[in-house]
Amino acid sequence: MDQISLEGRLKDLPLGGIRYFDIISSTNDYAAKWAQEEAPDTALVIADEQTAGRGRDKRHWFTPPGSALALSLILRPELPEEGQIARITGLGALGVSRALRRCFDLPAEIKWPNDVIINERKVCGILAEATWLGDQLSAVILGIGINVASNAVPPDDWPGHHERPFPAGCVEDVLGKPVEREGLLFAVLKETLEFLPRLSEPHFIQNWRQNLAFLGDWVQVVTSETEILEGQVAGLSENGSLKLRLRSGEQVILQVGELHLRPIDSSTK
Ligand code: BT5
Repeated sequence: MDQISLEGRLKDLPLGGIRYFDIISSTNDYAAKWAQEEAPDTALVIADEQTAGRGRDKRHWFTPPGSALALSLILRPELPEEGQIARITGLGALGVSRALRRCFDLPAEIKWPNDVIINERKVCGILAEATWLGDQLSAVILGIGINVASNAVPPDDWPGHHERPFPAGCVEDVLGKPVEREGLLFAVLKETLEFLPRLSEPHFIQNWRQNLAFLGDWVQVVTSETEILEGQVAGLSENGSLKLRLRSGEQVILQVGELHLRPIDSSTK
């Protein structure tokens, strides 16, 4: 992967620009700075290796060289501010899961809000972040990390690990054959950019819902250090919040934020 090969490979996609790095701290951090310098809408930052890749809430994201996709898209969608991060998180997760289904027929699913899993292994994480100019939202940075080859899977003794409801996995291990990263990148960007102008349409939420993991299953959602909700995944609201049906029958709506969702043992249903 390099600047020239990417420009050739991605030339038919409506990207606002491409900046490739062999090594970078975090593509999201670079994209946020570029956004402040008036990067065009749909500009792409991509790196072979990240030294300080980030997850949610200051967690770390492992990106060693030659084995992953680590990218950030700078987006300036015309959407109401409320619900924008949720929709763009869903956009990234939908783009990745559809690309994995289309290219390789893999059973990729979205673990709401920000993971893509295959056979209950996390192969991708999404980090959507807002950048501000004064009190005006100037752009949303859509960060996507995909484990392509097995080197991208963080080892058990990697110090960056946080609590993991699912083990990490990679696309090549489930597929059982090598994957060409630029080809997968093209497919992910194509799927993502196709849905971008349609973020306010019911069609987008319907597609997102169709790709949801655990739909109808019993799950636990950790909403804070002291609160764990148990319920059945009932679907998505019109702005991408998760609908959870509690044991009492009451339905609650959970916003994208610092939430962790995990399936619960069938014996406790
Ligand atoms: C995420 O956070 O899953 C969002 C990850 C977003 C990464 C992309 S890469 C391009 C862009 N630039 C960045 O700096 N970030 C974005 P979260 O749900 O908080 O999960 C983080 C947790 O996942 C960590 O605490 C680890 O336990 C685990 N983890 C770290 N690296 C992993 C990997 N490569 N594969 C699977 N799990 C990983």
